[in-house]
Amino acid sequence: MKIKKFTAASMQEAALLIRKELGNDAVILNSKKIKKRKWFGLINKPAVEVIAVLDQDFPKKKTPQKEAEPEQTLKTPVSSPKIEERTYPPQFPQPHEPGDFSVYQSVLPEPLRKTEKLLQDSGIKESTKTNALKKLLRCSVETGGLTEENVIGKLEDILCDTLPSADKWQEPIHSKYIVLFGSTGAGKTTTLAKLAAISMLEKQKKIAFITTDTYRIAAVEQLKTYAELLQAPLEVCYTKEEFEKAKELFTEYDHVFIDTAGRNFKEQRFIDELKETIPFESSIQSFLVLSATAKYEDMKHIVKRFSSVPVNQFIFTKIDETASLGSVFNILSESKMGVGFITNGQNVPEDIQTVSPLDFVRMLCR
Ligand SMILES: Nc1nc2c(ncn2[C@@H]2O[C@H](COP(=O)(O)OP(=O)(O)OP(=O)(O)O)[C@@H](O)[C@H]2O)c(=O)[nH]1
Ligand SMILES: [Mg+2]
Repeated sequence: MKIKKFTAASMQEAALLIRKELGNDAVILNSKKIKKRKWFGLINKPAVEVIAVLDQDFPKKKTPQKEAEPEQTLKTPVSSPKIEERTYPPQFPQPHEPGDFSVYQSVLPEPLRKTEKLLQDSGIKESTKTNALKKLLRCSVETGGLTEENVIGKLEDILCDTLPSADKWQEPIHSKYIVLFGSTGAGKTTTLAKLAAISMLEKQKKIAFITTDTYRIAAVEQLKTYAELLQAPLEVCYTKEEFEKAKELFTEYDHVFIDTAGRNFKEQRFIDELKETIPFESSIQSFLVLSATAKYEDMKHIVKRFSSVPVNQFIFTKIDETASLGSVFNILSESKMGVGFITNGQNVPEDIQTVSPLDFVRMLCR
């Protein structure tokens, strides 16, 4: 494949240059009007800058009737002086094809360069970034160029399409038992307190707490403080039997918020321990709590471990502590689960909210 930039006084002149150098099969990838500086910058002459590509490896047309129609309108007839600016190579890499995108990266229009940087800085996976840029580049060529404003809107749509569908997000608290699990210090207890406080103060629900976190001495005290503030009962359970007894105690309650110990869930035995204490059944709404500051590979490991536990949704905490949501995006794009809540601060109960896929993508692109 040959890609070359041509500068000429007019499109007609550029077309002749392209034909001479790359031949009749060359196609124009991009063109723009520029001012050519002459005489040490004293004279600015209007000119055009054209990027043309010749790819001998592009497969030849197979069925002329089928392909002729869209291609002929898209492919620039280089031999003709009437070159249209809205053109792209007929074999432009499809978003789902691996293709050699690096070739096109060198000719990305300015708004897309910025987008590339944004995606790069966010930490989203290389394959997601490349696919999104291919789609944007295609859209840019088809529409005669995307502006900086509409490129973000388009990017948001593209990224949303790779996330679990909107109906899997924002599920309100609806079950009697709400359980949160996740890594050490992810924010489980704080988030549980936020959810409990909202249920009680805003929804006027009768609430109670159970904790199975008997691992850390301070853990019970931490939840007890919240329970006392909300004047709600708390039961500490070491075994499944004690858990069943606590459930009986709380038959009159609307919601029972269950805290669990943060463990290194990369180890299977801690998952097994969790399953031994908590009887997972349909009346339990469960959330996997992950800190948005965690590394993608580590989160991926935990999510994989939790595949044997019936988890309903994610909760991503500490959104306020990170500048890049790419790792969260990567986890979500690989998952079938949506986001129940995100938390963005230590204040109970204020710093918690629900998000739609679009809200989340907007946060990523901000
Ligand atoms: N900045 C910020 N801090 C948070 C957020 N959520 C929780 N925290 C803080 O994170 C720390 C740990 O929170 P906990 O709720 O104790 O975490 P945990 O998952 O229960 O911890 P273990 O029970 O020890 O596994 C506390 O200092 C919280 O105030 C959040 O959304 N943003
Ligand atoms: Mg805790």
